[in-house]
Amino acid sequence: MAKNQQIYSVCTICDIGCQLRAETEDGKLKRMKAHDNPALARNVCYKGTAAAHIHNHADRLKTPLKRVGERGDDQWEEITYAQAIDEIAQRLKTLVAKYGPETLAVSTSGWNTQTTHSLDRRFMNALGTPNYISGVSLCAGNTAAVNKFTYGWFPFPDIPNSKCIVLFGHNPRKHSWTPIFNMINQARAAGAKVIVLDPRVSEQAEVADMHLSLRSGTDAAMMLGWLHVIINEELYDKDFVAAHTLGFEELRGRVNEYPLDRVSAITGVDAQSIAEAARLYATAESACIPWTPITDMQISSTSAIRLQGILRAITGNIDIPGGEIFGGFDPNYIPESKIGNHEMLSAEQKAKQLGADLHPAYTYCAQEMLSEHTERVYGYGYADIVMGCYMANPSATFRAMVTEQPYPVKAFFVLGNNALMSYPNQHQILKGMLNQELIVVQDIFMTPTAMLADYVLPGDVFSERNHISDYWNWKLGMTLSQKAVEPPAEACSSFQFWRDLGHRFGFEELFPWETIEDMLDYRLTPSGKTFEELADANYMYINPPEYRKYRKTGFATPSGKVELKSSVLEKLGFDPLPYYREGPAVSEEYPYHVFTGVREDAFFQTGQRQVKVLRDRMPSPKLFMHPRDAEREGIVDHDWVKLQTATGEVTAKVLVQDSMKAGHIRVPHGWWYPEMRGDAKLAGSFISSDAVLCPDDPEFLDYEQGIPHFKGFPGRIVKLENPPEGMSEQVLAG
Ligand SMILES: Nc1nc2c(c(=O)[nH]1)N[C@H]1C(S)=C(S)[C@@H](COP(=O)(O)OP(=O)(O)OC[C@H]3O[C@@H](n4cnc5c(=O)[nH]c(N)nc54)[C@H](O)[C@@H]3O)O[C@H]1N2
Ligand SMILES: Nc1nc2c(c(=O)[nH]1)N[C@H]1C(S)=C(S)[C@@H](COP(=O)(O)OP(=O)(O)OC[C@H]3O[C@@H](n4cnc5c(=O)[nH]c(N)nc54)[C@H](O)[C@@H]3O)O[C@H]1N2
Ligand code: SF4
Ligand SMILES: [Mo]
Repeated sequence: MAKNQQIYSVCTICDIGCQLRAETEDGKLKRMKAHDNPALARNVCYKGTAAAHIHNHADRLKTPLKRVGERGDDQWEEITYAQAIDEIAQRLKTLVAKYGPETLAVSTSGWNTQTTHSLDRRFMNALGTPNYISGVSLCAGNTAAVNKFTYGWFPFPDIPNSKCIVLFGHNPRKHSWTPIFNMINQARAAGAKVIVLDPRVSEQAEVADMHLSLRSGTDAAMMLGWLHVIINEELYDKDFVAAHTLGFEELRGRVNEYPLDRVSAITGVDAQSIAEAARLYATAESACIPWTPITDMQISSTSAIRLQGILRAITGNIDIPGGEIFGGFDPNYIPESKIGNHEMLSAEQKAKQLGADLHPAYTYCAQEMLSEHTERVYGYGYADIVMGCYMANPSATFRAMVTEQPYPVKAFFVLGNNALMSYPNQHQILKGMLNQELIVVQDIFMTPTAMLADYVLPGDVFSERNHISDYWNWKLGMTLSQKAVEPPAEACSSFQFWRDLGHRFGFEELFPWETIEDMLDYRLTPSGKTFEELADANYMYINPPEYRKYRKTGFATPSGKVELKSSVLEKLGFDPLPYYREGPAVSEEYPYHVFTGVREDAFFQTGQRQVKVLRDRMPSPKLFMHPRDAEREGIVDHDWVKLQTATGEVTAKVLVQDSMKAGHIRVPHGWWYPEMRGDAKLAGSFISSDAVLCPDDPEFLDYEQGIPHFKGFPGRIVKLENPPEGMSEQVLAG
């Protein structure tokens, strides 16, 4: 243990990664508490302080399990880790011999398993499969990939120093991404203006300088409107545009197709407010548009993400204080992009990456068009920022599991991800999983996804492992995360899993590390330090940014400029300029615009529904409706309803709220019922899960990335007399 006796661990209950302090007693985690540095102490939410309730939960998986009943029956025998890994390796070898290596698909999100260090990609690349899918395909990873088309990297907003902050839906709160919430408040206290675009009066909208209540799913149109104002009123940074961009005249032509009356008709926001917001943003001394998942989940997602980049660029907010900072790789830490060994996978195997034919944006096919430019500017050919730049398309992957076309996908490994519920079209995912010959799940609880596995491996948690958190190359810096207690004896980290599997496949040379600490020491070699030395120093640092680096290096795009008109998209046969595409229309049968999301303070995504202290705060799923809509439907606050779409239905309790936009309905993400385990199909994971609602046939997806339209799809409401059978709003054990 470190000389300082304090144990600092990075919380992975959500993905923002606050450093907390661990307090232990008799070898057990007693509690996680706030940092001793007052500035960091504010960065803790009540999920973080509930960590001991999660880590010590009675339902935590402690022993590897092997399926004994039919798939999904949830019948198991306990086996040792050694037996599990031997059998998994043996069965995977048989499947690879029969179907080829591309038969293996892997799903993970990476932040809660923490210790993977891209060894999953290293293993997959050595084996020969490109079929890696991830929750980051709907969250930041895909944004990173699309940002690279415009200016070669995914910048991080300098919120604390910004004079104008634009939130496209993004709604950080005291218990939801607390550090970002604090940064926005800090900037606001220093005079920053905040513009919120959100159909609802969200918490951020309530205190914003401007709130534009746009129709869900119309963000790309809104930004085209902003550009119309900024270009035609000449509010852009002419010097930057002239010196560093390509395609401005073509962009102007496209933008002129979106005069404000058209944008107003699409978005439902009056032209004057649109113009005022655009002016406020463009004329601010510095401004940023922090990343938002809202534009990651729309039918015009690629255009919306590109438009954010274009706005940042032409207003001169790139790589300046208070703007958007291009970090690059951390010189002190070997990046996951290198460890992944993407060079090792042959072009022939890369070409098999599922979904690359129709929706290539974040697959190897599109991203490798940037490799030589990335290497020129950033020193490595592969920049897997936020682990999201070389993924297969999830919808295409699950379809291949069902149809066995273009080839059979028969082995599915899922680590720290509730895959069944974390992509669109849960019905198809289930079918695909039922058609597998080998499913391996690593998790800390028996999730609906784990219930479908052949082998379930108990994962470790952040208080049980050493780690250094870098920010997935999105921003520069390293934060120490120390082990406070031992994991359950038969638990396995994601490091251990991939390392041991690698050894079973004869890849010993590629996996020379024995322990997580060896791995960390290897990654730290450029810094000249070891993990132990860092631990002694309570290590946490953020590299001071170097501004306007592009003046020396150019941008990591084919032209070396900011490509307002994207040469990569053009080569791939897509519209190289941003555009707006309408999602499926509401109708008499399905009259409401439905969006998923509005994260719940009590949980992270599909997790923690079994943790009493958290579930007590939010016992059941809530659907938001405007009072006028509720009245028309004969619904009052706290009624139970079904929300139905053409593809599925979700049961939830209604909250009637003035803050909701009329004609809109919110459904939450990630609801299942651990208390129903054994009684309802897959622990009630088909009762209230948003993932059943959206189709994912290609015509319903964003063209370039194949992203589903979670923001503004048509639905209707049916009143229920009773809550779902077996659901408990009170009785939870642990
Ligand atoms: N339908 C639909 N899909 C979505 C979204 C949506 O709104 N709707 N949102 C998207 C977004 S924004 C994101 S960020 C992704 C999130 O995707 P993920 O981050 O993968 O989140 P989950 O799918 O909830 O799965 C997390 C799993 O990790 C387990 N877990 C928690 N802590 C640990 C740990 O320390 N070790 C191990 N081994 N396991 C742990 C939890 O029990 C849980 O089963 O999902 C995306 N997918
Ligand atoms: N407590 C807690 N905190 C979390 C998480 C969690 O699960 N729990 N998850 C974390 C993760 S992974 C993520 S990605 C973030 C997500 O958190 P946020 O970025 O805040 O996203 P949401 O909470 O899903 O939705 C934010 C707002 O988007 C609005 N909105 C809906 N449709 C649209 C639209 O089409 N356009 C626009 N402009 N706005 C729209 C909604 O009304 C809502 O107020 O939260 C993170 N923080
Ligand atoms: S915001 Fe809360 S859950 Fe997220 S990392 Fe920080 S303490 Fe953990
Ligand atoms: Mo997310």
